[in-house]
Amino acid sequence: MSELVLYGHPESGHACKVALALGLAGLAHRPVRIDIWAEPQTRPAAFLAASPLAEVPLLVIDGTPHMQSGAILIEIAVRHRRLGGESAAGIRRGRELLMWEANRIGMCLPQLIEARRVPEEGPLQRAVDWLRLRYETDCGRFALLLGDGPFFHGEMPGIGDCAIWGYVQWLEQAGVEPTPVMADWIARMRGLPAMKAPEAFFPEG
Ligand SMILES: N[C@@H](CCC(=O)N[C@@H](CS)C(=O)NCC(=O)O)C(=O)O
Repeated sequence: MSELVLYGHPESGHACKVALALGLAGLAHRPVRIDIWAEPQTRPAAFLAASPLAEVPLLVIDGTPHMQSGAILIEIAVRHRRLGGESAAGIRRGRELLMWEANRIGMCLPQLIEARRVPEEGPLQRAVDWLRLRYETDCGRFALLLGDGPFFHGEMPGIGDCAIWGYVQWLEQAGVEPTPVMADWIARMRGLPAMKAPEAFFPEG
């Protein structure tokens, strides 16, 4: 059994994607919380030595660091043949969903969440309006990609569901509404036995 250490933070949707995937795959791991709001140079030396960008998530597998949430999800699926990694079609589906998430809904919701932490005026407000328009398109694509569901990978959730969960879990914080299709998927995701609140994925201390 591999030794897995996952560096993350509860306010990082990218880190939650990986924590959820490890949970769904039943892979025991040690979570280490990194303060993403602190100056990077103040983060633990072991983390800084392993993480070239000083970003979370970082998954250390038997001493080898893996960075970038999408790459880590694919590594988990292929290495353990789970969450889509059981078949060529499943991993292709996973890759496609990860690319869509990273380029669309995952390039929209985190920015909307961040924009609410600063005053919305001038050029920023125009950017927020544009991101809200993008979100409307993303809602339609979400339904198209989910199809008959119940999950993006079919009957069982896979790495695509984990990736999309990362920030779709925080629609309220982004100031946008879920479509009925999204609300149903969110309820199914919340009902998964492996699902945890972000704080529980990365407990303090
Ligand atoms: N593209 C990266 C994004 C990682 C990222 O932006 N991490 C943020 C938290 S969500 C972080 O570590 N921020 C702290 C910093 O950059 O100092 C991924 O998918 O893993």
